[in-house]
Amino acid sequence: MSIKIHAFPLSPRAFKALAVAEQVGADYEYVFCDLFKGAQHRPDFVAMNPNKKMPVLEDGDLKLWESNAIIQYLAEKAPSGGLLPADARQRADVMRWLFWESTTWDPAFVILLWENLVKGIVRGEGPDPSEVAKGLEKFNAAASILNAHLAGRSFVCGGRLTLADFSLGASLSAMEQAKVSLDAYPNIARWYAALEALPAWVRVRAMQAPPGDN
Ligand SMILES: N[C@@H](CCC(=O)N[C@@H](CS)C(=O)NCC(=O)O)C(=O)O
Repeated sequence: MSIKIHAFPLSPRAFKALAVAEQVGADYEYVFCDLFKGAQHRPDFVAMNPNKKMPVLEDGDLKLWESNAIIQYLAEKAPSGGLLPADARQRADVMRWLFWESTTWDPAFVILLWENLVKGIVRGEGPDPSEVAKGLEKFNAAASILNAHLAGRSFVCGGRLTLADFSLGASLSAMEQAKVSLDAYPNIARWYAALEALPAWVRVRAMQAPPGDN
């Protein structure tokens, strides 16, 4: 086994990488990166990712960070998984949604996750209502686009499961903690329910319990 994935599975970005690894049946070692204990600041970790953030994938001398780059690599290594089409148009469609996830969907969602969960844990502070309002405005703008796109579609790209579904769906693995509701977005809710039923998704949910908690 040469691939290692350093991850803190409560994070949606980690969830994304682990869920794709599970979905494609990657032969990988999961390395728990305990953000709450500062594992991201250890010199050996910083040598892999100077951003001091996880997830990080190691494959020999390749130290890969950015969750969307990681899932692309995992999908390339397992083409039979079908998560990244070979056809140029179909692949461009998947890549479009991965970029949209990085630039639009994830930044909106993390405002709400930070304000409603993480800030309390790391700083002991409650949510700032103006930041929550900003997060909701951005989330609702993005969710309206995704909800409209998913009308009549089972998956984000071309009627089949791809990296786009994993990338976009991963944020929603923390929607309760972020206090995000899908009530106004029935197409997203239907699509996300299908993702949650995937065996890979269920396995990563189980990994969210801290090591030793059984
Ligand atoms: N764009 C990056 C974001 C990675 C990221 O922000 N990771 C956060 C957790 S979700 C982290 O490791 N934070 C540690 C810290 O800020 O100390 C990706 O998608 O991989």
